[in-house]
Amino acid sequence: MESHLEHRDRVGVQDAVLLEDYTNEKAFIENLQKRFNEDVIYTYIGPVLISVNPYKELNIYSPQDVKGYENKHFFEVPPHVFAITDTAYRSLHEEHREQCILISGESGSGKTEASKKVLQYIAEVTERKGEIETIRDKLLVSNPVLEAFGNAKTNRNDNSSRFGKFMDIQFNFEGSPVGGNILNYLLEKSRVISQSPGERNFHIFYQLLDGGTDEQLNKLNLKKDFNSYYYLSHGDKAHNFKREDKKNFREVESALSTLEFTPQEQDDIFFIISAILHLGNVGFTEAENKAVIVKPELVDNIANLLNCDREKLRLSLTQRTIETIRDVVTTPLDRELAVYARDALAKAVYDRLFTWLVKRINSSLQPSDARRNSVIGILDIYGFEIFEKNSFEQLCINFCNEKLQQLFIELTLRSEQEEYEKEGIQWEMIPYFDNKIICDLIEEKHKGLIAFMDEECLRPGDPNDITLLAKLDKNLSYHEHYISHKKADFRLQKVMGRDEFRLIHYAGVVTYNIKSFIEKNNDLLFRDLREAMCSSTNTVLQSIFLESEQRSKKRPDTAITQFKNSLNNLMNILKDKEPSYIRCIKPNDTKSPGIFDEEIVRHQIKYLGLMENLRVRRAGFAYRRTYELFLKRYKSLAPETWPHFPGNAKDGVQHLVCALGYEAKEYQMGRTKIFIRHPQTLFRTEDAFQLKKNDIASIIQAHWKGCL
Ligand code: AD9
Ligand code: MG
Repeated sequence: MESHLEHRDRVGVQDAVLLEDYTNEKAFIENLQKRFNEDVIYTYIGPVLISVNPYKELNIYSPQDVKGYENKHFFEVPPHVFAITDTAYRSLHEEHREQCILISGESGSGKTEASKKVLQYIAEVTERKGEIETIRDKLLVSNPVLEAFGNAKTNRNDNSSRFGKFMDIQFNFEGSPVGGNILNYLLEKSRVISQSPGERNFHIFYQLLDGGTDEQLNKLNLKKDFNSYYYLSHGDKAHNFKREDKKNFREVESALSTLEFTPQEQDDIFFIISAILHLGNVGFTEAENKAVIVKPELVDNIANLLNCDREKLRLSLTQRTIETIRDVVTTPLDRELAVYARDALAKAVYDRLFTWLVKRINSSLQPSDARRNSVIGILDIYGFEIFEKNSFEQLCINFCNEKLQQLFIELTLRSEQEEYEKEGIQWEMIPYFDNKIICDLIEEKHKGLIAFMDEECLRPGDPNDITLLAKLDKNLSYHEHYISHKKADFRLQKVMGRDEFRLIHYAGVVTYNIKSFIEKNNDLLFRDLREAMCSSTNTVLQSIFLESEQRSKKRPDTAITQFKNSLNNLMNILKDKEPSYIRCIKPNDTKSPGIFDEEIVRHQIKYLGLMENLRVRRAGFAYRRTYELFLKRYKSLAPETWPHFPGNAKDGVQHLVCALGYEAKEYQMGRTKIFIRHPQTLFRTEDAFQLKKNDIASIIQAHWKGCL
């Protein structure tokens, strides 16, 4: 395999740090494009891996490729997700530092595929025997299950993850995987009840209808026809079933068995999925402002499937009970509210089913030996989103990205600083944009956007989206990253609506529409519906509703506060680990191979903060290498070190830099490594090396010719 530097002249540069002008975005993109055109999809910025989605199968993930990266030094092999994984794995095993691999990028950029390659690599380089093999298989098959229930076809990605995932792989002291744990974040549950044109509901619905046997479908009272189900009939009409649905259903069933779900649990899951499909078909009319169920037998059917109280379920869809301090009052729902209640139930059941699935998978992945194991965590989470219309979900997602950027800054700068300290190199502070100010704007106690949002949601009276926006405008307009529609906004041409506010995120300006913020944040499920679900004997349903009932004697936290807490918890987990970064880029919007749209790539480079990343990396020392490796490569360039230097490597390198005429400001000598400030210095050295190599080659050639 070619070395890092030998490869540079052929397909651009392998590490953007080596670009002549590191502030030049155009050159940065051209380098990615040049490589992409040659099917070279990976490039580094120092230790950060950039991956450009090829949208075609490349022959670079075979077992031989795995071998090619096993136990190799990061810089000796071309950039690859395997190189990142190998480095993390070895660092865990040899230096006992817990690891995390953070994968980010926009929808369709290749995050989930990258996370699978990480898992593939680990599975292939670790032992295959006994208990370890079992856990390895379980880790591998947890993906198809999560994808069936948590992924869907969107216009951006045919297999889009509609939830965030942090997966821990636990290793014993020998470096074998012995367990795992998954944390899930914010499932897009609104997809259960409606989908945009061209999109689909979660895969599992289609998989069950297309892949279920006649007997299975009979038992669930289902027809093999997606048009019969209102919740499936919104979006993608032309291609509702996909070729792989049937096959994937088999895979899910077998995965559930591998993960040791009992036959009862498996049945209960599909009873719930079927009940949701039927629920969507329950329609209402209205008489005297009261909702009336059009076909009560449909509700009876659902009650049968869920084995819950039929009368309770009927009533819960048409009336609402409110407990006040003095009284319990039951009021009928009008048609609109009944539809709302029905949809809220479908969303809540699905969302909780998903969380239950993750928990259940986790219990199956628990290591048998409770000793403290070390972990590599893999984070595959939604990237920054700026759409035409941005809502509550985008706020959560973008907030998440602000937090990750914070962590990125903290950890990247920290690890740079640590390396300099370890090597005894003088540390210079690097100026960078700290996005803490935006995180604070969103999450600060009593003063941040979330605090005001919660205050409004929980206020007695009639809080609504408009009063919420007024409150945000009143309290946050002073902030330089918050823009109210009232504020004159010359910088940004696009006019704002009266129901919008803007945040200046680190990655760009996003206009949020306030519609449904209160409802989405409150995330309430009427008590009557909860009670109807609790009356079910379906073990899965029981455990997901009874458990949360017991917990929620007091009002549960709002949706955004729950999200904030789980994010802060994640940040704490990540902070203790050594991070590796994979930044994924989508080269075009049409999911096509071979097309590199410069404009689309440019946006992502901005959102991912890659130029900033490069700047930080270059502000210190662009290049660092152990004395041994540096000497090995360049020893021909000084008479003292050629052909062999008898002393220690550091002294050898000292001779080399003298012979090469490095000026003092160009480099520093650390304890184990030489640090070179600008790539030009290295290029000079590399050019001299190539010349010398040719010289030596011609001398040898001449010598041999002379001998002949
Ligand atoms: V989303 O935020 O979950 O909507 P991801 O996860 O970033 O998104 P995903 O990994 O699902 O994107 O990749 C999208 C599609 O691109 C895949 O289904 C593949 O068809 C394609 N892809 C991504 N990475 C690779 C790759 N390394 N090699 C080949 C790839 N194809
Ligand atoms: Mg994904």
